[in-house]
Amino acid sequence: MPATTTKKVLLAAPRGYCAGVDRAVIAVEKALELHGSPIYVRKEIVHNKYVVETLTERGAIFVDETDEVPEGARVVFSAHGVSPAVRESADSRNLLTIDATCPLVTKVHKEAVRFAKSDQTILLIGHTGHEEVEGTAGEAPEHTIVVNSPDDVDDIVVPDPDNVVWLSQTTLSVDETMETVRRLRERFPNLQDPPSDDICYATQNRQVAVKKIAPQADLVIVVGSANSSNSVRLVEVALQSGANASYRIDRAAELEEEWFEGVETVGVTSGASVPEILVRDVLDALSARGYETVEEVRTATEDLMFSLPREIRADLKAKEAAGRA
Ligand code: 0K2
Ligand code: SF4
Repeated sequence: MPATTTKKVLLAAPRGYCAGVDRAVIAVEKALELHGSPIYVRKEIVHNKYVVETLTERGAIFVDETDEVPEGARVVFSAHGVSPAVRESADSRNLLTIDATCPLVTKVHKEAVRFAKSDQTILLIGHTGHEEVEGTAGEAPEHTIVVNSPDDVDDIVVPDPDNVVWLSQTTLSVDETMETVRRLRERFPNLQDPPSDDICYATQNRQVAVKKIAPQADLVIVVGSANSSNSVRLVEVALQSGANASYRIDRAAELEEEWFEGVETVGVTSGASVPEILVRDVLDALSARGYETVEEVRTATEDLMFSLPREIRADLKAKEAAGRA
């Protein structure tokens, strides 16, 4: 009798593109369609190698700073947002800007501006050096202290311990952030909460889904790039939630044979900046290793969509009008 196989894949849902990433990638595609190459993009439009490579092939030019963009050229600001200083620098070079900042990141910027106006100290939980944190902190640099982790809390010095509020990067681990907040509140009992969650719906939903599959998985594969905060968090959450092992990969070719020794159930998910085609490739590669049964485990349904950046909408409208003339 042939040996029965119990090899299977638990595929987390939601996974992959969120509304803000979808909008940002389409913004670059539309800009290329409308205006042709080159379209400059400040920083990676989203933190995914494949997306950046694909858009580069289509004519996008990724730069680190606006001073690398020729005077008067078109530049897209990435989904992670920019500080007012970056906007000023772009204006001073007469750049035509297209703002693909996710509206949920803009919401946090507005909170930062508001709290700074009332002279509160903002404890911004997030990762130093991450573009989103640079952008948000840049709204009120004199009022902001970046808190990287719970261990940072003891070293914080503020002008008035009774006048502090916390905000956060949108793509953090919910559990670790809550631990940081708990430690902050121990030190600052009058700490004010943000008006609503800063960690966005997509980040939260992907963590809830991976938490559901992790306890049953011998191995959890997270598709996403190394600089993608939300993707890297999914590996941590999978391990904390009971997965025996978890690895992040950019693409199927990075799967390693030794990860599969004795593995019956493989969990699969992907970060908010990851196109579904990369997940399909991983499923094909797993199928070739005998993991043919795929069971999707859905913990939420997402239907949020954002309208395209207003600059793109205006250009599309103008094109339509010209076509009718
Ligand atoms: O997770 P990260 O903030 O590093 O960013 P991406 O991987 O590009 O995901 C999209 C989030 C962009 C802004 O929140
Ligand atoms: Fe917006 Fe959240 Fe997506 Fe970031 S992860 S682009 S905040 S929806």
